[in-house]
Amino acid sequence: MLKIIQHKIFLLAFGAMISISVQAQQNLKLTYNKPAENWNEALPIGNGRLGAIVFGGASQEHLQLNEETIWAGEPGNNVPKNTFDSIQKIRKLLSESKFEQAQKLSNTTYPRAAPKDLNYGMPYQTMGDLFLDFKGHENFKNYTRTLDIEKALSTVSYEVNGIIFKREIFSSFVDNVIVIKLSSSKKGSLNFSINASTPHLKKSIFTEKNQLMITGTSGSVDNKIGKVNFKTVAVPVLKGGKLTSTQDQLNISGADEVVIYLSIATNFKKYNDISGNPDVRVSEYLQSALNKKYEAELKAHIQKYQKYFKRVSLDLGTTEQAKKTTDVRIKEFATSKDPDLIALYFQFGRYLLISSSQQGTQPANLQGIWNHQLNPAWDSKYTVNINTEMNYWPAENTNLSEMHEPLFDMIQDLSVTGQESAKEMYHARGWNMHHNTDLWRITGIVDGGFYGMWPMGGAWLTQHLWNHYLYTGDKEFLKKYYPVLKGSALFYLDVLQQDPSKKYLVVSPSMSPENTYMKSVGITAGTTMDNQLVFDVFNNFINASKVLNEDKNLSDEVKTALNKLPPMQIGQHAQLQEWLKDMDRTDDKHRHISHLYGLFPSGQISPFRNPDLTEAAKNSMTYRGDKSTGWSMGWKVNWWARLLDGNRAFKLISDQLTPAPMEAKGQSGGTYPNLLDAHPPFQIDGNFGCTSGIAEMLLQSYDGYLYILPALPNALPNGSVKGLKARGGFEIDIEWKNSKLTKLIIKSTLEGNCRIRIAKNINLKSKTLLKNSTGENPNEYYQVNSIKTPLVSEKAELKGFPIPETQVFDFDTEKGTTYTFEVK
Ligand code: FUC
Repeated sequence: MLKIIQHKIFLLAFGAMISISVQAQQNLKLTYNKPAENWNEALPIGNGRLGAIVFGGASQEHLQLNEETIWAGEPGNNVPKNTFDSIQKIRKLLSESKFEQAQKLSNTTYPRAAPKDLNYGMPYQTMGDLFLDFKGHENFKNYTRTLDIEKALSTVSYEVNGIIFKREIFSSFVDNVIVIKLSSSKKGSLNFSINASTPHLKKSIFTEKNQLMITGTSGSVDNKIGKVNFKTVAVPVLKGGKLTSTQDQLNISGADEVVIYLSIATNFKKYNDISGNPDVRVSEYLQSALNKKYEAELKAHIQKYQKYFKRVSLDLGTTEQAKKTTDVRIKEFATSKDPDLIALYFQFGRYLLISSSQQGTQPANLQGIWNHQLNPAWDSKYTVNINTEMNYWPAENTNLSEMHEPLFDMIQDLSVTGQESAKEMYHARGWNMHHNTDLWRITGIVDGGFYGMWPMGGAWLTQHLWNHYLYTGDKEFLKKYYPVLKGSALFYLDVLQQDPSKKYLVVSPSMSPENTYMKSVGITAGTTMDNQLVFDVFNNFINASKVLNEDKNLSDEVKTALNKLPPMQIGQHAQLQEWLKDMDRTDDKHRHISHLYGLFPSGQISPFRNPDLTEAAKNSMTYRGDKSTGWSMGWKVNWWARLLDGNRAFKLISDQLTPAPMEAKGQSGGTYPNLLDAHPPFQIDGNFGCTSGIAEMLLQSYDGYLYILPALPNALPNGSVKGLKARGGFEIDIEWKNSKLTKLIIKSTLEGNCRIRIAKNINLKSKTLLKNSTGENPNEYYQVNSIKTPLVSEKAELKGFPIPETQVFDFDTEKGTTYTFEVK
């Protein structure tokens, strides 16, 4: 009797466990009830290096395949020679207010189309496609297709003539191969062929020893010859049945189960070295996978993935919408309540970062690693006047610090190749780059003297180095990258010019990314974004040299220059000025709002320290409006979070979670059925931007404190988040109910003073002694670089920024200790 009762309790408990875990899994799955009809419906898998887009067709499975180093071209930079005199002339024209002439000279010096001896960057290219063709699977039923982002696993399941067919597909984090497992409910019923294609001109597809091979060479563009050689091998391993091959196809008949291992390798070693051997590499990758059993491979893959993924959980509550397929949830988001879709979208952003950026790989490009074309939009390269940086905004705050490393490696490369552009184009020390780079780490002008005349790419990228240090406190890291920070500071020390009117030091020539202040004129000196960027470059160098006790004299020199940078300015329309002169138009709807870099990702504008600037930034946002490209809306989520307006941030997330048009061009943003962001076309930055924005709504750590729930929207009154990261190495769990904080857990991984800001009406209870804060935060990772008092136009009508009522506490923390606060 006792035994039976125990058994029942066990069953009950087991049942409860199942329902909880089913619930949890449902939240972290993209689901569909039909195969993908196009690329924007198909599902991305990746291990940082190898990517695939899985279509999941019943009679034909289609995997579009990528390897991250298949780019057109060959090593070499694209720095234009002998243009320094033109730069000097442009500077002079700008100082004489001859703006149109300056633009004209820039356009002729650096033509829109790449001159014969130069190139404007190489495209990232697809490897090709793998097809599995199943005869007689046209009439299928009970179809489901999922992407389980808790396991980094894509699945397909359907029924034909009473037999259930299943596929599991993943890009292995442990073995650098893509694995496809096919099974069925009836022995011997797997009959299919394996084919491949590739759009590359130089290619060969053939079989050898019952393996399918694809070899090829990347494309030639402009003055560059395609020199990336690649090799792909597909190896099916059968349980039962028979494997035969024709010249370019493998045939499988009567198998019980088949696992296909896909290995892709190239000759790329480094941006200046393509001496690798794809034949050797492709077999090495394969060997390790073939030595394991499928189950072991999958288990190890999930384990490695979850090491990163599981660090953060987000629960925003769930409704009936969560039971619908993902495409329907996106369609209905605006008219339904589906907070769980926001949590899924947030976690999908983290999934994409883990899947496209692993230690030792290339950084995520405009499309992460997923691209089906030879000539994708903007070459799917690295656009660094916003897009590449945005890809890495969620790296630190969503606890994926290691995924940031490929970007650091690229910055290190650029600090070498960028010495050429600094020297040749500007006669300057240090290094710089313009608004694009590629696999070969080009640093010259791209797209000519209009879009490309922006010598600030390095300035922005280096912020990631300093921020990584602020989050991790890793002094070895700071030491390693110190020369890169120093090289950037040296460049700006040398290029800054004196502005004739107020004698400020300004970057000239430059532009406020891609925007204009007169018809077809964008070239100028001293844009607000440039001033803010140089302010950060200089402060990072000064602070780093202090931490490392280096370069005291140079640091003093940099301080002198820092003090001569222009202050931020509030213009006649009560807006934050985009240019040195008050020329902003209130009807300007441009997608870039670059002067708000100071609000986010930088922390130069704070509601509590500079309410006027915050109000001006908000006015600029209001003039620009909401709807825009995916990345622009992603940025706006972060900005509204920093403006402490959770409802407006939520509105932007809703705009982002609107079905994207399927046509390839435009600026309307939105989300495709596969949850990927649309510029359109697909561009991954919007996914990452929104993911970061959601984190910023729940936790901010700049301006001297950690702000808990700074921008919680009314639409998300209940929820919890675990594992977010804050500067100073703090790890944060937050719970809230009825829009109020109910529990806060802070783990200190570095020690030091922890200063928290929370809403006024909250009484925290804990064993920890909380002190009311006074003065500046003594924690070294929370030092605030003070800005100059802003200049305000006489015409500006400021109404006052509504600062929320908050309370600020300090407490001492010890390394490795967790502090729990309940609300009384
Ligand atoms: C910048 C943006 C475009 C696009 C491109 C890749 O040039 O202005 O909107 O995102 O990068």
